[in-house]
Amino acid sequence: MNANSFKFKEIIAKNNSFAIISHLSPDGDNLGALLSIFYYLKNLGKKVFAIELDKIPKSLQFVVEDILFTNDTNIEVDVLIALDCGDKKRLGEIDNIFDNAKEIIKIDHHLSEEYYGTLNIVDSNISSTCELISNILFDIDANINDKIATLLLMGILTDTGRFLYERADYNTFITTSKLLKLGAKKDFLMKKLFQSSDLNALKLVNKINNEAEFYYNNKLVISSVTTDVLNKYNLETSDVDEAINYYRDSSEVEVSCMIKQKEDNLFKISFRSKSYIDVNKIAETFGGGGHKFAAGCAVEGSLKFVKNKIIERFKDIEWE
Ligand SMILES: [Mn+2]
Repeated sequence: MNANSFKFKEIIAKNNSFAIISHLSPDGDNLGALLSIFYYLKNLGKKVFAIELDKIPKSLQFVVEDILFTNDTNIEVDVLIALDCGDKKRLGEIDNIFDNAKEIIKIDHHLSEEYYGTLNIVDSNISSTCELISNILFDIDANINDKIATLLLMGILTDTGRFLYERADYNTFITTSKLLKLGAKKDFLMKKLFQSSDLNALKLVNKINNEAEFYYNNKLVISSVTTDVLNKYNLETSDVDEAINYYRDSSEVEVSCMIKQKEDNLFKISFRSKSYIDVNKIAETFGGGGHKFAAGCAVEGSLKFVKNKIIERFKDIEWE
């Protein structure tokens, strides 16, 4: 058993109350991580709070139907477990829980230098936080039932783009294989995650793609969606998340960028790259972050201003 797993096991054994939290804007990996740890601790008879600070996208609500999240950030617990979150500020307003906890366990795979835990289990080379958690749970010989295995597989599937991305490596397949053996419901997940799109949302994704703009010899593509348009279609930003992948998968495009309006003068930007551009570095210049091939940030200003800022940031890139 490796030293981190040992400490993890020890902290779990010695304490009784836990709060589990993940980053704002929930995705498949952070929800899978949060819920798998939630059920794991519940099954051990621990007192567990899953902290909900942000809206769960419609497409992922199928996993949380029977879960009771709490919005109470004044609870006091022995241990805070923060998952899939590089930077403390992306955990939201949880200073009270943070300051009162005896132990803080950070489990994450983002590129970040922030070691805000008393135990930090961080591997920025692993596909997903769910893969990392799977390995810890295997290592400590934890009881993983089919429900937990399914949740862990959900994080691996979503963060690897169904094994499309480079970080889905030999080890990812071994971990996946073990999860399947433990009863992870792959076919159920594939249908729920990738074949349950809202028809209206797909129509809007089509429109967004039709209006995309190309720069630098088609190496960079920028798409955008405003709240006006989302309202017209009666959709939320997470409904059109797939739009960013469409042109990235063309042979010419290296970077795909999606701008989503959050408020009047505030835009959320997501970047995806395919082979060699480190979009984490680009996002960092805007105060954001993420991974080499997927990163994000927020920028204030008009849509036109934001778009121009992005184009400018790629000015000195050496495209291959
Ligand atoms: Mn992740």
